Amino acid sequence: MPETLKKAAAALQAELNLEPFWMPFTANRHFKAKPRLLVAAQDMYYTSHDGRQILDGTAGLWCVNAGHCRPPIVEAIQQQVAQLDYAPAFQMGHPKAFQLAEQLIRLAPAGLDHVFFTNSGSEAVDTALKMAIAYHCVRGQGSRQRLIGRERGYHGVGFGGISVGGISNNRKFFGNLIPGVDHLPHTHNLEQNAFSRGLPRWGSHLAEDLERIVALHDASTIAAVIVEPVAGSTGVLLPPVGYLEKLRAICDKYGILLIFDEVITGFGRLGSPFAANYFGVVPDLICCAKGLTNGTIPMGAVIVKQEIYNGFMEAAACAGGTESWSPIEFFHGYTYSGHPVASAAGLATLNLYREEGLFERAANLAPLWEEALHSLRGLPHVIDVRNLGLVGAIELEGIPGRPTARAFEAFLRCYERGVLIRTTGDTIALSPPLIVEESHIERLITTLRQVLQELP
Ligand code: PXG
Ligand code: PLP
Repeated sequence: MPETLKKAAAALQAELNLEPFWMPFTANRHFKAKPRLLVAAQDMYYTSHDGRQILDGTAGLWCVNAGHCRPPIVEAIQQQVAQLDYAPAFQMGHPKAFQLAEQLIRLAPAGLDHVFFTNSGSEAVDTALKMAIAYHCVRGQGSRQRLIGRERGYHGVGFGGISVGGISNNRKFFGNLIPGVDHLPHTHNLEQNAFSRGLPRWGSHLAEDLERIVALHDASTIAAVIVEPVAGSTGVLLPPVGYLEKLRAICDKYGILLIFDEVITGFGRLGSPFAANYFGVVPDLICCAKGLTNGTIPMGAVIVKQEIYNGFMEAAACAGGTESWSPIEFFHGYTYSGHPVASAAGLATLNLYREEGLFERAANLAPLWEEALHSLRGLPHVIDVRNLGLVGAIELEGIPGRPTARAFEAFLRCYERGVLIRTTGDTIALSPPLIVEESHIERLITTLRQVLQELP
């Protein structure tokens, strides 16, 4: 590393006061004692504060799907912020939000054709849950208020999201959460499905648990079911073959809305615009975020079926109105819904995905990715390898009494060797930018192999 960089890094660390920033989902005390700071990024690499190139195996936090600091996106953001920095979002508009909504519905499965903008995945989830309950309400079915999530689901950190979510640590500190929520069982089963390649064969019957929940509460009390088509945050849990189809069929049978939380699976992660396209299962609402702007400017969205949008429009029309005034149809929104700079980033991002064929690229690389990941089978501690599209997971046997410690050690050692991975529990999760090349995959897997061989 050049001497000047080394000095700059030392100076940066010396002058930074790490204390005031309460870091999210971070062991603050451990981090602040031995910080890992990123100061720049380009394409597949971060630059760390000590001047090292770090191969990004996780697309940031599953969001930088087109790679880092891509000029067309950077320039679109720069131009937009100089031209129209902000426009009121309520009772006013600006062109780019409408253009982005139009581009988004082109990517979504047919029938999902209206978009509500938020600033994050968590907000997209809470928006979708509120929409589902309100939709039944405006159609005169106000008793449909229950929400059904799934064990081990992650739906962000709003009160709605943690209520339907299924991660104990994200729930147990926060009181009673929202009432009227029930959970499907998760689909992860190592006895049946360890080392499956692609979708596991066993487990579609777990969707039938929704019948039990309906029998218990009655369909007339249930508004919606929300699931991640592939659960990302809890360790890449794949839906068994036929599972999502069954959920869709049971929801249809009982008039329950189906929400796919595609915050991770959206924008090419599976080699298709959304997991809904990949699986050929069409939900009533899709939540997305992250890859929508390639992680550059915070933005999320809920894409909904026409019937849902129309339901609100028709109900409000019944409530009255004149030529010069009509009532608001949905009492919900954020100061920054459809923010001009985020919209510009989104438009440039979707354009780049299309121009470079990045979703197809991901689909084409998936077989090679699968082979590379499964070459880690048989290494010490490895109890499962999972893959789909350009997402992968390596589950490790935990150290007794110290859950998460072994995988975290792998994370630290990979970082020392210039590779960024992500761990959740004792699972290593991988989701490289879709511009990843064979040589990057090789480097990622070689580093992991070395680290796994050395891990205590
Ligand atoms: N739903 C899903 C399915 C997600 O994966 C959210 C909602 C929330 O999005 P926001 O933008 O509010 O963070 C997510 C986010 C991890 C990790 O540990 C996963 C996420 C975020 C940060 C870290 O793998 N997913
Ligand atoms: N809190 C207060 C006092 C506010 O005035 C607002 C918005 O006007 C909010 C919270 C919500 O902020 P946001 O729209 O950015 O989510």
